[in-house]
Amino acid sequence: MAPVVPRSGDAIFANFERVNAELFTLTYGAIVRQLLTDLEEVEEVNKQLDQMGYNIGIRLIDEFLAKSNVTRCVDFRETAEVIAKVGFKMFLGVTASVSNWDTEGTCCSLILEDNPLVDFVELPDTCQGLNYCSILSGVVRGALEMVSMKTEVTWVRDMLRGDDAFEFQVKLLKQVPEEYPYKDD
Ligand code: MYR
Repeated sequence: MAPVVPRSGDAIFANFERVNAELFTLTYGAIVRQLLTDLEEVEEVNKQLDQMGYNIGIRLIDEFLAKSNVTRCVDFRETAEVIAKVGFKMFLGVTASVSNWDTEGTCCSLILEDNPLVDFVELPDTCQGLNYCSILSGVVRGALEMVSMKTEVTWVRDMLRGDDAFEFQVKLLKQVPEEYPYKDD
């Protein structure tokens, strides 16, 4: 009989991570499916997923700042890079690229070529107009609002609809200056 060789801690952990990621992907799919049943209109489902993401984002920013040690970004360009390279990696396990900047540096696209949220997903024709990954844009909107940046986030490309990548546009609407809580005297 072959001896039982225990796997290393790393291998076991990697396996847990994969299983957790799959569980998360499948759970998200089940939530979208339930919303489609309950709300019927895809536009309503998009709104609900975005709101769920927003509610996650306003909480997740604390964990992000604590774990990443990221400090105040100098401008919105740096913020976008931080979201794409650090935030997405931390919470989704993949990085995004940033492009399509406007001349003012207040509007850009985040582009994902690899998106674990859509593993195992195929959309039927009845789901035309569904932004399946709206939770992600909601998370970004919520997280940025907690660091004083009001944004509008819009989906541009979606691989589930036959596009070659996932792309959403993030537009900085307003940056609320943070008030210094103490007097300088
Ligand atoms: C600053 O205050 O200037 C730093 C701002 C950093 C914002 C980072 C937001 C992270 C959002 C993570 C999104 C993950 C989506 C899966």
